[in-house]
Amino acid sequence: LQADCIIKGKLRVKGFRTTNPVAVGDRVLFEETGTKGSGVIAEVLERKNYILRKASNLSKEVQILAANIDQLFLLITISMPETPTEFIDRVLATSEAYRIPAMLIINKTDLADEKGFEIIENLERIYNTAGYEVKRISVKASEGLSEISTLLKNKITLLAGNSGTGKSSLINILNPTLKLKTGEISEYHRQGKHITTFPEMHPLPFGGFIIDSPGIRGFGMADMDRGEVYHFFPEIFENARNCRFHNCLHLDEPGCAVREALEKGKISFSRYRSYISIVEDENSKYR
Ligand SMILES: Nc1nc2c(ncn2[C@@H]2O[C@H](COP(=O)(O)OP(=O)(O)O)[C@@H](O)[C@H]2O)c(=O)[nH]1
Ligand SMILES: [Mg+2]
Ligand SMILES: [Zn+2]
Repeated sequence: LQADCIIKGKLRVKGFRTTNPVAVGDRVLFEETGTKGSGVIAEVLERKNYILRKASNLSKEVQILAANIDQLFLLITISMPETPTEFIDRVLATSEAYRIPAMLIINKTDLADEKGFEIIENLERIYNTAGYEVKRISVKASEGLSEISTLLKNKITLLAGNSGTGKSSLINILNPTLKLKTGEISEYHRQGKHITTFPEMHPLPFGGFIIDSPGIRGFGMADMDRGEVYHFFPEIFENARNCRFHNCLHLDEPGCAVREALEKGKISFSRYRSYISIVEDENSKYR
């Protein structure tokens, strides 16, 4: 049912101090008003999950960016621009923290030469080992898109990825009526000017919705304590059960099963490096 709704005066959502009581993906109860196609939101139904960001660096208030997300697709590219693995790992860890299943999509395979495909295969190895599916696509060459459509069908998908990886191009090819702007360096500029952007949810013609997430700062890291970061790296978590100490941070403690798995090649170095950087670095540029 479609209606342009306004929010009832006192609408509050339990347990939060949010600047926005309703977000994309929310399921709501609304009352139709006199005018056809317009209504008033009376209640926000319980959320399966949601992603948040701080309203500002200083405030304790949070904004709900999106809710009821079925899956996260992280769009990456190996060149133009190169997506750093640390960025990938931070987004994946955040997705784990929010309990949203994530998948990697490598775009712009049309640009890859022999060396490029080696890099792609290496990424596939790293992320398959960590337990993530990896797909290859080229929006430009229309490759791999039917499989992506099948995966998107009837789901709410959050599309993440740094600026320039082809998010808007992908959404346009899935739903050509949208005509989103592409090739802009706008996200970066908007961030620089501290203008708040909210994600937008777009319908897919074959069923389902896709949410275009704002830039790196918009979809930042979830807040996590140092001691729980490893919960959000599935392959590290798996191995951590055998560590000698319960409070092992997997840095250089004796009897650390994570270090042992690393040496045996069961955990990849680049994932472990990202883990360390999240544990050690409180004020990362990726937050
Ligand atoms: N070569 C190539 N370029 C692409 C592909 N997909 C997108 N692009 C280009 O990459 C640039 C950034 O795309 P855009 O959709 O704006 O990225 P966004 O910032 O993630 O929304 C644009 O110039 C697109 O035309 C692709 O598969 N191959
Ligand atoms: Mg875009
Ligand atoms: Zn350990």
